[in-house]
Amino acid sequence: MTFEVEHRAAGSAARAGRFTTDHGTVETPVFMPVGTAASVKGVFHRDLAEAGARIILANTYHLYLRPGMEVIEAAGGVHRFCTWDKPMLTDSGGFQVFSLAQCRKLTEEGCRFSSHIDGSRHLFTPENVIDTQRTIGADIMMAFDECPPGDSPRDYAAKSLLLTQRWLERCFERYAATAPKYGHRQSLFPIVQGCTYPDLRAGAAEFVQQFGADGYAIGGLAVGEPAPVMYEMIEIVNGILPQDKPRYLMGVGTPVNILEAIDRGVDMFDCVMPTRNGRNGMLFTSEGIINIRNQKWREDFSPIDPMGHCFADTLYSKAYLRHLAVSGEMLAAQIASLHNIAFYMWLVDEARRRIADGTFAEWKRGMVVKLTRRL
Ligand code: PRF
Repeated sequence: MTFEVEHRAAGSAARAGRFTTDHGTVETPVFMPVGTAASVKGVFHRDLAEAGARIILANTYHLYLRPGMEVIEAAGGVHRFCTWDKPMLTDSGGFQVFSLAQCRKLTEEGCRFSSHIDGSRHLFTPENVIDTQRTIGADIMMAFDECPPGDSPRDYAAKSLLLTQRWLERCFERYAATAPKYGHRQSLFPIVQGCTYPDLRAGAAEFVQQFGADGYAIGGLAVGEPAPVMYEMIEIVNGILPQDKPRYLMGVGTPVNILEAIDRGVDMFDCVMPTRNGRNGMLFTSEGIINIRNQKWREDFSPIDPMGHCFADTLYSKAYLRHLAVSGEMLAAQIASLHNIAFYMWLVDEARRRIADGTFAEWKRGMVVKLTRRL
């Protein structure tokens, strides 16, 4: 994988760049819609691509449990299985076993857990998580890490970070000892942990560089800590990570979080928020946030978002979408998910244009005010 920075914003650490995988080139900053089970819930690939999505994420934890690796391997890898022919990234399961699985037991070896689907017992280790990601076949694989709670005490955070670092060495050993299965290359990104402790974060950002990876992730944020603390951790870590590799902030976040992180030099994002909140009736627009279930839209026949960036935004009215949402119609979830993804894609694309033309800092200041407004 290659990465180049094409523009740097004046008065900001923001950058616009591009990375190239064997499934194509991705312009950054980029938002990666989450397709947990190799499906971005309720959105066709065709509409995702039209909305500007250029890379999607899938979860090792979910695909390993269901449909299982035999099916993915027999299909010829996840791209062929789900027929998305652009880049894909898989999270390692390091986060999902802690947030979803029951009865976890963490040891030096790895993490034992019970499936949230049928209670069956499993073990994830750094080695078998790399093997599983080789079988899934995403262009970017993630290291196996522990993501401790946001309010972890320092001694726990320090102990957890050392475990994540030993696991990281084992991930890279296995990565070097194995080959891709489907003829396209696979990168492995380390994940910087360290909770909210500046010295742990700085040490972790130094540590990961020994692997000469194609890109680096920042994990363990947006897990309950205040947003200003998250921004401070991003600044510390990005001040140390190499300039010439993409930086991926995992599981973040709101549109404002994304702009603040781009401002601090982050290039890649993923979050369930546009799809999950969309399913609950929350729409992000360039003028503010809408709860489409609200009574106030009952007879509002204006377009969902006149400035919107997907076909549904101008095709359907707010009143119609409200009716679908309060009636529990599937189409409501589909429209809202597509709208929100198209909005997130517009946001990062506009950030990219603004970085290139020198107006990012000023544009961002105005957007942060608008994006927190509730309409
Ligand atoms: N680790 C992994 N995946 C993640 C996270 C992490 O820390 C987060 C934290 N925001 C989201 N997804 N492996």
